Formats: sequence, C-alpha cells, structure tokens
Amino acid sequence: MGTDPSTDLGLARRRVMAATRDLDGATVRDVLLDALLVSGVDATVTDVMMPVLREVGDDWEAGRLGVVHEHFVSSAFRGVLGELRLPVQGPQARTVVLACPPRELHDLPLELFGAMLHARWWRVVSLGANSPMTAIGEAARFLRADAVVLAGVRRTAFEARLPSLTRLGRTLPLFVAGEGAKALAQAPPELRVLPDDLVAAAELVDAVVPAREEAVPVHTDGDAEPAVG
Ligand code: B12
Repeated sequence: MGTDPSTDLGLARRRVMAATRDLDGATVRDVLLDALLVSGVDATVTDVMMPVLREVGDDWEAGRLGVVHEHFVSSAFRGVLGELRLPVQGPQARTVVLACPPRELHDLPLELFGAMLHARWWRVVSLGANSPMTAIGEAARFLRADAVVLAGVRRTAFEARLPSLTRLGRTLPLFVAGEGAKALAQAPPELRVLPDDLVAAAELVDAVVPAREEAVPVHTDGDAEPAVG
C-alpha cells in the first residue's frame, strides 16, 4: 500500500514540534533526515521546517514557549542542514552569496532557502546575520558569485542601504526577500524582490543563471546528486 507523502510530512511536522517542546535534538534530527530522504529538500523545508519555525516564533511571542525553544530549534535546524550540505565544486558550479543586511538578525528562513538552492546545484556561501555591505560585496567579487540573495524582516534593513544595494545590483543579479524587502515602497530595478513562496523563489533564482552541465558535488559514494536533493 502506498503512503501519502503529505500525511507523512504532516506527521513529521508534529513530531519535530513535539521534540522541540521537549528539547529533544536526536528526534528532531532523525525525523528531518527521514523527511529529507523520502520527500526531498523543497517539501521538507516548506511543509516541515518553515511551519515549525513559524509555530515556535508565534508560541514564543505569545509566551507559550521560551527563548530556549527558539535557540534550540535554530541550532538543531542549522545542525541538520550543515550535516547534509556536500560541497558543489568545479568551474561549472554556480555560486550564490546569502546574507542578512547590517543589523538584521532574522536569518533562519534564508538558511533554509540556501538548502533549496544547494539542491539545485548551487554552491551556497552564507555570511549569516548582520553582514556589513562591504563584506557582502567583497564575498561576491572574491567568489565571482553568480547571484546574491539578501533577506530581512525590517524595511529599514534595505531602505537605509539603497545606494550600495543598487551599486551591487548593477554588478550581478541581486535578490531581496522577506517582509522588509516586500515592504519597500519602490524597489530600484537592480533589486529583484522574491516572493514568500520559497519554492517559487528558488525557481526564480535558479532560472536567472542557467544550470551548467557536469556540476558534480564532492562526495564519497559515487552518486552524482547532492545528498539532500
Ligand atoms: C525568531 C524571531 C527572532 C530571532 C531570529 C532568529 C533567527 N536567527 O532567524 C531573534 C531572537 C534573533 C529576533 C530578534 C529580534 N526581533 Co524578532 N522575531 C522572531 C519571530 C518570533 C519569528 C520569526 C521567524 O523566524 N518566523 C518564521 C518564518 C517562517 O516566517 P517569516 O519570518 O514571517 O517569513 C515569511 C516570509 O517573510 C518569507 N521569508 C522570510 N525570509 C525569507 C527569505 C527568503 C530567501 C525567501 C524567499 C522568503 C523569506 O518566508 C516566510 C513565509 O511565510 C518574529 C515574530 C513571528 N511570530 O514571526 C519576530 C519578529 C520578526 N522580530 C521582531 C523584532 C522587532 C525583533 C527585535 C528588534 C526584538 C528586540 N526588541 O530585541 C530583535 C532584533 C531584530 C534585528 N535587529 O534584526 C519583529 C519585527 C517587526 C518589524 N517588522 O520590524 C517581529 C515580527 C516580532 C513582532 N511582532 O514585533 N527575532
């Protein structure tokens, strides 16, 4: 008898949420690895990890969960993503720099988005929260990046830096995402605002720089695909 993947992912979400309440990292890891293996990155991120982040955030705000749960889930999710991210290397690989603009600390959805790009054969270089604009530009130049994706919750994170963002956006495709990006009254044409739907956003970024042939991630078992693809 076949299983219904959406039911399985619903169950996975509830199990990850329960394990988060119990601060049970082993279960979070096991359930996520299972879901990634069976359902792939896109479905696990959109149907399990993002909903759990949202629920933890909402429960934390409402006082039903503590700061400990928010820290725990962030660390557990980063651990699972790091464990699975095999390097995509070679001249054919496309490179994306991910970062949050200065003073922006909400970087977790961006990290999950990075896993989705990795599964599409992108080498993902993540600078994380609160990244200086000079560092973002330097990384993009040094890596000869094919694209940069910046995310932020607060509009001011982008608004205060429009001149340097515009300059950067003239040198390569620059995507901005999150509530802060969507709230920009008039984004200059150099900034491409991504939709909230992470799969649609990943498809959009992926379409800008066409996939190159022969991109082979470094691994040991002979499969020619990222493990979490
Ligand atoms: C967790 C959290 C934090 C964590 C962040 C952890 C981390 N590493 O990411 C920490 C503790 C660091 C934090 C700090 C602060 N936070 Co905070 N935080 C939250 C909280 C509770 C959850 C955010 C979250 O992860 N949600 C889950 C995700 C899945 O949902 P989402 O963020 O809405 O994202 C959606 C879209 O925007 C989109 N999206 C988001 N990012 C990206 C990226 C890409 C590439 C794409 C394609 C899509 C996308 O995807 C989602 C689709 O549903 C929210 C409140 C809430 N309930 O949402 C407040 C909230 C975001 N925080 C807020 C504030 C004010 C702060 C602080 C200033 C608080 C303080 N007084 O100290 C600080 C500092 C902020 C700063 N300088 O950046 C405000 C922001 C208000 C605003 N617009 O300015 C919120 C809304 C709380 C509130 N109601 O006031 N916070």
